[in-house]
Amino acid sequence: MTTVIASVPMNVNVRPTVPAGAMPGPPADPSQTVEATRDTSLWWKSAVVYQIYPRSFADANGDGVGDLAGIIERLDHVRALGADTIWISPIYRSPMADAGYDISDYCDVDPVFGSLADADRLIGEAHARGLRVLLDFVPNHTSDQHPWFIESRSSRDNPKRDWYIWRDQPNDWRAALGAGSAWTWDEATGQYYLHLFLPQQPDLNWRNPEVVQAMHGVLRFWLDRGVDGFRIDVAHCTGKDPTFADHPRCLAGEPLADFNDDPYSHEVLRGIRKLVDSYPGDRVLVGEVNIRSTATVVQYYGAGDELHMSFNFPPLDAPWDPVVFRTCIREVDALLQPAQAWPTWVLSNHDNERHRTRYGGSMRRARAAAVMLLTLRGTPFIFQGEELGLEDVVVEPGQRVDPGGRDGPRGPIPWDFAPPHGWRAARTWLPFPPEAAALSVQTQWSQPSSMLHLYRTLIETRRASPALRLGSWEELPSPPEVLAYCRRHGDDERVVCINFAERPLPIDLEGDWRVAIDSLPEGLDRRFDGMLQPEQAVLLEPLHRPRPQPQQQRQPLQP
Ligand SMILES: [Ca+2]
Repeated sequence: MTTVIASVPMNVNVRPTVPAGAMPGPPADPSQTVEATRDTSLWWKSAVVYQIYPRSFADANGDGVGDLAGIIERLDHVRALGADTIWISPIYRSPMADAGYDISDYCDVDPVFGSLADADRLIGEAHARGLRVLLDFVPNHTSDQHPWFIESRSSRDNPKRDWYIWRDQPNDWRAALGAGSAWTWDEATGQYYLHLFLPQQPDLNWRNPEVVQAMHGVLRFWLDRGVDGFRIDVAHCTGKDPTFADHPRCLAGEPLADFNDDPYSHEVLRGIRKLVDSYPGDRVLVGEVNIRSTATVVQYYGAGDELHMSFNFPPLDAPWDPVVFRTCIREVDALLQPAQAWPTWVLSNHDNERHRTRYGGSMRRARAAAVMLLTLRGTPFIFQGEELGLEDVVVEPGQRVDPGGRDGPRGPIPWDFAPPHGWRAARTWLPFPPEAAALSVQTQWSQPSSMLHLYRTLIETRRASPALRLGSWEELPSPPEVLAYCRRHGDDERVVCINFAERPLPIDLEGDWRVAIDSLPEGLDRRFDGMLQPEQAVLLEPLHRPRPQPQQQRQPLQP
């Protein structure tokens, strides 16, 4: 199929062309309000992205593994939650050594997930609901079963030999996922090949122009099918030190992928950005720059010619600690704002412990964190199931699937109260997370005070408020265990207070405020009395001002 599917699902105008090298930053004129968000160049700044991990989302054919038809059946859940963009973890053909991040055909769907026709139907069904679709793009490595690698390893003079990275001698680089050396010996051709992850994931050589061309072809294949952009896996890894020098951090046991930062990765990203920008409809690139340094992450936005957005990992590691969060948030504000680099906020994903589990299993803390996630300056990413307050699944040693020990956050979503919770198989590929019945989607829709309704209300409120979507961020004076900040855009103003302490704490705010959203079921629409309950977060609106008219609000919709 070569027809270009309309990639802009909402009734929005095509954006004015942004001059080369110019990054569309926050609106310069603060009087621009909701109108600004109708400029499609800002859609991803106003977006709320929902990450779908397809193995664990929903299963249509009853084999216990989630699939694309299952996602289609449950798209109304995402719509009802209020998210407007989905990012789907890899769906491509894969031997599944690394749960789909080892790809043997980038231009086909793995049979476990369905078919290419299902992918087309999913893109169409999502667009029909006003949802944009981001796919995972895995540029750093293929599967060792990819025909390119099979050719490359067939002989030293094969035309695709140089598509991968072969050396006579290894250096000290270490692979991630506990895989030891990043080099594996190939007996047949008498050389080592490089893999920053598992030996089944050989690294592509992006310095070879044929590789660039082939991988750009992959991007075109999916852009032509109408996807709205990509989440780029380990975007900082495609370029490697061309001298292959030993690295002391590898010698100390750290995998290279944790800190690899070669300038060539930026050239790779500029090429991808140029290609994506040549398509209509403001397709977007979100990069996984898995380096624990915000200052380094900023570099991957380039001069507005690399990533539109990058993940920033410190909040994903952060425990429930006001000092850690205050530092993270201040750092993002101080480093990204001057670079006109638009932040992202992520508390959970498929590679890291779910944040409720990380916060000691506390639902109270997870509820306060939801208020923070959806009111910070930047695009929030919700990992499937965090809107239910799910914890990590408990996996017994004999049930372990992931070689990297990341099964915890990947438990199946419980849809219904009664087992098998909306799944059609006697046994799912991983067990359900704890409290599956009580935390199921069906249960939580029926409880107005549930986590699901808290997320839904937060997203709805965010959508209606220019300050929360696009406004400035300013920290307010507060006790050390309280994080308080103001968001402002034109006349629209909101204040957020988060009490990290296990005891009540006062906060002295200027002006009169009403509680618009409370992480605890304390009763809304009351005047804020300056007291924060233990581990409570509140979103406040000015008391004596007319409330901004929701202009982009959509009808709540229950599947
Ligand atoms: Ca299935």
